[in-house]
Formats: sequence, structure tokens, C-alpha cells
Amino acid sequence: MVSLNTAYFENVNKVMYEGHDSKNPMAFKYYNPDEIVGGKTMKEQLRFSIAYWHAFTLDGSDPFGAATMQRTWNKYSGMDIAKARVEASFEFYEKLGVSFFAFHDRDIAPEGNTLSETNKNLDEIVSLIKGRMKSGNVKLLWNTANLFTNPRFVHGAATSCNADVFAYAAAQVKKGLEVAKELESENYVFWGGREGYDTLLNTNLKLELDNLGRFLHMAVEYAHEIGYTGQFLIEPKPKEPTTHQYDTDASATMAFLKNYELDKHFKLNLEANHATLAGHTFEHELRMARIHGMLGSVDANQGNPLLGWDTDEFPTDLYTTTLAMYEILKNGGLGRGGLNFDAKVRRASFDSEDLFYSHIAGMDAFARGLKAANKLIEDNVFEKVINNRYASYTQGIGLDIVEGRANFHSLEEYALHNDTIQNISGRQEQIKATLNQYILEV
Ligand code: XLS
Ligand code: CA
Ligand code: CA
Repeated sequence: MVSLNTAYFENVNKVMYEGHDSKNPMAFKYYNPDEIVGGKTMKEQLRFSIAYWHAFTLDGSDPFGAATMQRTWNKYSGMDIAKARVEASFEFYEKLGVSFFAFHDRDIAPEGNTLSETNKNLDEIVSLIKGRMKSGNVKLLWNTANLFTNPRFVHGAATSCNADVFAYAAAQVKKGLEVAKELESENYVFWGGREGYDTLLNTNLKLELDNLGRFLHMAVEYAHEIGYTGQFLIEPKPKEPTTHQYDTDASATMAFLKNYELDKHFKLNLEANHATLAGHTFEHELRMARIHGMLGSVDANQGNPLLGWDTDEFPTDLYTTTLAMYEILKNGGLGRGGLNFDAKVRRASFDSEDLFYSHIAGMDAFARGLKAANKLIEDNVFEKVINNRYASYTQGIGLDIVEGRANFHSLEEYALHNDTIQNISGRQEQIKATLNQYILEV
């Protein structure tokens, strides 16, 4: 039996901000939750969230080796370990001072022999979580359905060739939406784990995409029916586990949502590692979503540029955190979204303390990024560069183009009388040096 209120991280006290001179690895050097940056506290700007699966469920096993993570809850099994993880997770949120968390249904409770038994396990853990959330200090950023681990999803879930699987996935998401309502989740996420294909030779592409559209419409309708008002998010990823995943990147996902008239119901949950897998920078994905009003939430991690798969490392690259926070601040924040650490400690970082060190590293990297981005915006650094670069569209023929007064006749007439085109330098290297200055000096 799991005993409530035992300490699962008894060697760790509440993590405090000690400033950049501190040498204490268990302290924040840059993340000062109450410090005002850009008109809000850092805590409000950053809305950090813990990914339940990486922090409390996964065990460090990989295709080549067994579990390595040393966790105080490992002595339990079945529903007992599920309950112990809930207790441990709330101790962790409190000690780290984080107000949000996120989970897949199967992270928090084990599957039973039937769907009803699985739902019963889930209900029991959800009510335990609800009890722990009562104080109101910790909220659910998002929940989602795991539609990829169980062998039934071998051909996909909403895009499976097997209608029985489509029905099963629908039942699972229906339950997920009920959980979202029960726990007042800020968002509900869809990541199409197995929604894609390995070869076109056996794939009805049109039917699979249409079915995905139908599935998401059913979810929107059901949320409406039960009065769940959280934000729906869809998370792009280009490959892994399938060769081609339908929600490849922000652009492909937005096009899909528009084609199936789902765009007004969804925003995007963008992950840094998925951006790099798609051959983009993280800031590219964020910018693309932002300019279309579709930036919803962020999975804060980083990939390894030397490896071509989803390594889900903790974010420590200050260029990326700065440019990501630039996009987020320009977006006016993330609204109901947040920065969810969809990141795992390396297999060799197996102590419980490593869970704290890794999150501290990520939180400090984003805090520093926030300050640099805020100063860049206050000083209009990129805005000046960009306004200057596109100045030709603020007058004369450029103004005619953007205000819709030009056509091919008027433009040809203009070009015929303008044989001495002058371009100005793009100044990339100089801008990068300025960016370095802001990252180093704030
Ligand atoms: C996997 C995804 C997944 C989603 C939620 O690569 O990042 O964890 O965030 O299902
Ligand atoms: Ca993710
Ligand atoms: Ca990932």
C-alpha cells in the first residue's frame, strides 16, 4: 500500500533563486519567479510545465538496454506505483515551484484487461490527482491520449485501416476529454503518434486524411457537448515512429486544419526537437504559427544536431531559448499554453536529483532567453533592421503593391523606366554579433 505524504525526494529542499554568482547546483541562477520582465513576473511569462511521462513514468530503457532510473517509487507496482507517482509528482512540482504539468492517459494509470477496466483505473488516479490539485497551486496544462504504444495502434489510430481501431481511439479520446473537463485542463493535445504511413504501396492516403478530419471534428463536437472549453492543440512532428507523419510541421498542419475546416478550433503545440527533425529551426516553426494566429503552446526541449531522431533533451541552448522567447513575447504570450518540458534526463543521469538539475538547467536557460528577448524587443533591434530592409514597400510603387493599386500593367510600365535597381546589404553577420551582445549582457 502506498502511504500518503511520504517524501519521495527527501534529500531535496525547495529550490530557490540565488542569482548568477551561486555555485549551488540545486538553485536557480537566472529564474527568479517574482522578477518582472516585460510587464509580468517571470513565472507568468514562462508558465513552466512538467511532462509526467518523462519525469515519473519512463525508466531509462532504450532499444539496447534495460531500465536505469533509480526512483523511490520503483518498489511499488500496478496501481500502487501509479498512486506513488502522483504523490511524488506533487512533491516535485512544489519543490521546484512549477505550476503546471501534462500527461498522456497511460502515463498516469495502467491499462486493464478491458477498456472499462482501463477507464476505472484512470478514474481512480484522476480523482487522486484532483484531490492534490485542490490547493489551486498546480494546474493541468494539457492532457492527451496515448494512441501509439499499444499494439492495437500498429496501423495508426484515427488513420488506421481498421475501423475497430478508429472506434477504440474515439472512445479513448472521449474519455480524455471527460478527464480534461474534470481536471479543468487548460488545453487538450493531439499528437498523431502513429498517424502517418510507412509506404504508399498499401496506403489509402485520401481515406486516412479524411478520417483524421472526421475524428477531430467528432472531438470538437464532444467537447462542446460536455462543456469542455479548453484550447485544442495539435502537435506537428515529421517522422518517427512512422516514415511520414501527416502533421509534418507547422505549415503542413495548418494547411490540413484549413482543408478540413478545423482551423478555428485548433492551435499548435510546437516542440523544438520536432522542428529540427523537420529540417527547420524552432523559431521558424514558432514564427510560422505566430503570424497565422495559431501559436498555442510549446514543448520545451532540444534535439541533438548530430543525431537524426527525437532525443528530447533538456533545453540549454541560449540562442534557441532567446529566439523562442522573442516569438512568444511578440505573440503577446502563450495564453492558455505554457512551456512544457517534454524532455528526459539522459539514461546515465539516473539519480532522482538529476530530475531537479535538468529542470533547473531548462528553467534557467528560458529565464535568460526571456530577459534577452525582452531587451531585444524593448530596443527594437530586429524591428529596426526589418523596417529598414522593407522600406521600399512604404512609399511609391511598393506602397501601390501592398495597398492593392498595382497590377502587371502598371508594374511593367514602372520596370521599363527603372533600369538601375539598387539593393541594400542584408547585414546578417552584424545582426548576429548584436544578438550575441544581448545574450551575453542582459
Ligand atoms: C512525441 C511527442 C509526444 C507528445 C504528446 O514525440 O512529443 O510526447 O508531446 O503525445
Ligand atoms: Ca512533444
Ligand atoms: Ca519529442
